[in-house]
Parts: sequence; C-alpha cells; structure tokens
Amino acid sequence: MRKSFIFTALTAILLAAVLSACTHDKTIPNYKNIYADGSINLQNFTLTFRDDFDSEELDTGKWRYSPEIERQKAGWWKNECSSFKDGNYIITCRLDKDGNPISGGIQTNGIFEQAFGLYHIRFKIDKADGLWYAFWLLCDGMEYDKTGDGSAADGAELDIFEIVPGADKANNRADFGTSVHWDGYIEGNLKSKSDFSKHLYDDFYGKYHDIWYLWDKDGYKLYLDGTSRQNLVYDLPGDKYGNGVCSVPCYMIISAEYGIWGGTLDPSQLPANFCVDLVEVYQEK
Ligand SMILES: [Ca+2]
Ligand SMILES: [Ca+2]
Repeated sequence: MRKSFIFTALTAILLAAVLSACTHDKTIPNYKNIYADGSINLQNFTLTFRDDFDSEELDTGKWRYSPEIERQKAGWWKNECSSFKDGNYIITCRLDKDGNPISGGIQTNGIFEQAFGLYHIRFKIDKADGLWYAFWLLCDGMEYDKTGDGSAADGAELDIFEIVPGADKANNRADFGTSVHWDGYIEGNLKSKSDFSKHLYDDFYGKYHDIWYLWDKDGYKLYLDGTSRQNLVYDLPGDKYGNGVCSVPCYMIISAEYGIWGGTLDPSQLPANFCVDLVEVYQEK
C-alpha cells in the first residue's frame, strides 16, 4: 500500500513535470543533445537575434521583404506570398492569376548582419515538385565581387540548407544540401563547396524540424534534428577546401523559389507552404 502510494505520488510528480515542460513551447529543449559530439555548449554563446513570428505582420526591426524579382527564370518573388499566422512566417508558393509561379522571402540586410555564430531555424515545408526552399546567408562581398581573390574571407554565400523535394532520387539526386560559394557569381571566378550526400527521410515533409548551423573559423557544421533519425550531420571544413571560410558579416534570407533543380513543377501540388516557427542566432562569447 505504501509502495503503491509512493509510486502513485511519483507518477503524479513526473506527469506534472512532463505537462509543465510541454507548456513551455518557446523553450528550446535539451541543448546538450543538439550536437552529436557534444562539442557545442550554449553557455558559451550569446543570443543576438530571435524572432518567434508571433506578430501578425513583418517585424521591420528584424526583416525586410526580399526584392520582387524574377528568380532562376522560373518564377517571381512577390510580397503577397508572405504571411504571418499562428506564430509562423509563411511563404505560400502558388500560381498567380496569369499562371506564373510566385513565391517569396524575407531578409535582414542592413538590419541584422553577423560574422560567424550559431544559427537555428525551426520550420516545416510541404512536399511539391519544382520547389526550392532555402535558409541562407549572403553579403555584399559576395554579391558584388567582380574579381575574385581565391578566398571566402572577404565574402561568401552560405546556403545553410537548400531543400528540393522534387529531386530525382532514382538517379541519386539529393533533396537536401548545404553549400558555401565565394569569389562572386562571375563564371570562372565562382568557387563552391557543397555537401548533398544524404537524402531526407520519407516522412520529413509536413512536420517541424530544427536545424542548427555553426559557422566558425574552422568552417561550417550543420545538424538536422540533433542526433535523431539518420544522424544527418554535415561538415564543410573551410581549410580543407581552400580558404572557404567567410569572415565578414552576412545577412539572413529565408526564401522559396522554383527551378529545374527542384524537378518539374506540378501545379496540382500547389499551393505549397514554407512555415518558419522560429529563427535565432547566437554569437560565441
Ligand atoms: Ca574572395
Ligand atoms: Ca513561432
């Protein structure tokens, strides 16, 4: 009887603890398990940016809309594709009234720019052929570089992740990757290193996921959903690939676009949403 009482009491306490933990939905759980090798301790980092997207509109103290331009000769960025609902920033990819594919994005240039650090995004995306979802970093030292000096130190494009649900898996085309590009976009100058070595698991789409991306003097590391599932860990060591480490501040871009890399667009699969629940950035102390 006494044992039973203690057991019941302990169960109640445990249950209360679990329920309590569930109510703190804005707390990022269990930092220590985010990195498979345990090499990152968040106590060594300071939070420098955070948006929970709890507002019903764009927080212009943190973001601006991406320019309304044609992308990849396959679609257009349009502000009307961005919305804010239920604590999410949402890009709705769809056709406009003339049948043109439209999507959108937001970015932080001139508002928040940082060199190095730890980047965290929680998001979910719809599976649709022809879509190209990305969370990436960019700076003027990459965008306007016309010469190229062989080094990423003066600027780079850091594609934290690119997801193309329509990738041709049958021919081993990956649907998820991370990349670094430097020395500008002029052909002959552009240098790149990418890791597209792994495929997403089948039930990836339509559920929230966490990506943590560490950019430091040694290069770039990405963890998808911590240590779980396929232990999807990417490592792009900068020294190994020849001066591939950027050391100037970059701004963030969250975007969706279209492109042949993502497979052939199937309008019957639209609209498709890219929902972002949270973005936060840390700097090493
Ligand atoms: Ca350069
Ligand atoms: Ca949120």
